[in-house]
Parts: sequence; C-alpha cells; structure tokens
Amino acid sequence: MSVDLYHGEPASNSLKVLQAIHEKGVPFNSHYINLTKFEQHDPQYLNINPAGQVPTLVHNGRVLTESTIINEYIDDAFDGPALKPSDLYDHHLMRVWTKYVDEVFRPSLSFLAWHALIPGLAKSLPEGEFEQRLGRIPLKEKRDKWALAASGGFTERELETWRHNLAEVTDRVEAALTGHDWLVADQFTLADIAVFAMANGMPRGHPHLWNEERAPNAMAWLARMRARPGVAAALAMPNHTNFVAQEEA
Ligand SMILES: N[C@@H](CCC(=O)N[C@@H](CS)C(=O)NCC(=O)O)C(=O)O
Repeated sequence: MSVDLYHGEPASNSLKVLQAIHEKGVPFNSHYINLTKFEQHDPQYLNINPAGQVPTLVHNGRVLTESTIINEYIDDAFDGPALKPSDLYDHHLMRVWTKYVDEVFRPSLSFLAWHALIPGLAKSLPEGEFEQRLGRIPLKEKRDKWALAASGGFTERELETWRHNLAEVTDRVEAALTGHDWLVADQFTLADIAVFAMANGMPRGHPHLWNEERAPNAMAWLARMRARPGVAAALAMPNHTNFVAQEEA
C-alpha cells in the first residue's frame, strides 16, 4: 500500500487532511509544497493536481483532491477510530458543519487575509513578478480574486459580510459546544477536524472574537483539540513559514 500526501503548512485545508490521517494512524509519505514559493504551480505538481492546490492524496497511484472529501475517503478506506458518527442524522449534522466550513468559514477567512496581505506581497516583488505569478494560477476564479485583492478592490460591503461571517462562525461553534466536548454527537468527528483546521489560528488572527470572554467553550475546545495525539502530530508537521490558518492562501 502506498499513501502519499502533498500538503502545505499545518494550517487550513492541509491541516484538515493532516489531522485525519494522523488521527487514523495511517502511515504516509509527506511531500511538503511551499506555497510561499508557489511550488503548487510547478509543472510536476500540476501533473498530479491540475488545480494547483494543496492538499492532494495519492493512494495506490490514485489521485484524490478536495480536503473535505479526502477526509471522508481516509475514514472509509483505512483502519483506525471512526471519524464519522454511525447515526445517520448525526452524520448529516457533521456534513452540514464541513459544508459550512468550505462555503462560509474558509472563504471568509481567506478573503480577509488576502485583503490584508496581498497588496503588500504584490508591492514587495520586483516589477512584473506578481503578474507573472498570477498568470501561473490555473484556476481562473482564484486568479481573478487575487488580482482584485492586490488592487485593494474588495468592496466595504464584501469585507463587512466576511467579518460578519466570522462572528457568526464563532457564535455557532460556541453554542454547539455548550454542554458538549465535541461539535456533533458527543463524539470527535470530521466536523471538529474541519472547523479546527480554520479555527486554530483564530485567537491570533481574530482575537476580538476568539477569546476567553466571548467564546469560552470554543477556547476550551481548541485546547482539547490540540491535546489530542493525532491533532498534535498534525500540528507538529514542519511549519517552514510559520503560517497559521488565517494567513494561508
Ligand atoms: N477546495 C480545495 C481548496 C484547496 C485550497 O484552497 N488550497 C489552498 C491552501 S489551503 C491552496 O492550495 N492555495 C494555493 C493556491 O491556490 O495557489 C480543498 O478543500 O482541498
């Protein structure tokens, strides 16, 4: 059996899959892709994942993309503790969380980070290099969004929506954890993994939301997550650029 994982820093979508693979105890070959050097757009990597994004799992020569769906595959394909609830309704609730992370939490976090960081990054590069890097991004949607972020083109209304979304995420997590250790079914599941992948950096990136006063349950859950051996092993993966979730592209 061969399992190869192509991933970036232990943050965001890479952290999502790193947690699942470590929690299941699956032996794997780690291939670090340095996003700050845009290695995800290198032709060798594009041969594996034409979208030019991480993470990518290759299991016995078969390529799997999309972190949320990779995690369901990891849970189904390998031995180890179940990461999905067996009850169908709880399973549904778990997937509502993972969908919410993909559709609301992760984009809001990313767009706000791009708004804060990309104009500076673009200016720091030699003349024309940012445009050259943009030209190598395979996904048009991503290329356009980066170009817009670089020119400071996000509207105040968009920024306000994303900030509102992050506050809503915080409240939802806080409410779900009232009287519970885990987000769904009093069991550690892929919902915890998906939310944590983005939330791990929230106390640092958005301290006005994720703090002991406003979100005590969420803060205690973060500590509980970090104390799990599988999650701790995922977080201990090389962090070459000291990225945390809210800074990742
Ligand atoms: N829907 C994809 C998104 C993957 C994604 O956005 N990956 C980011 C890192 S978290 C990435 O590769 N960014 C670099 C780029 O797009 O150039 C998934 O969930 O796996």
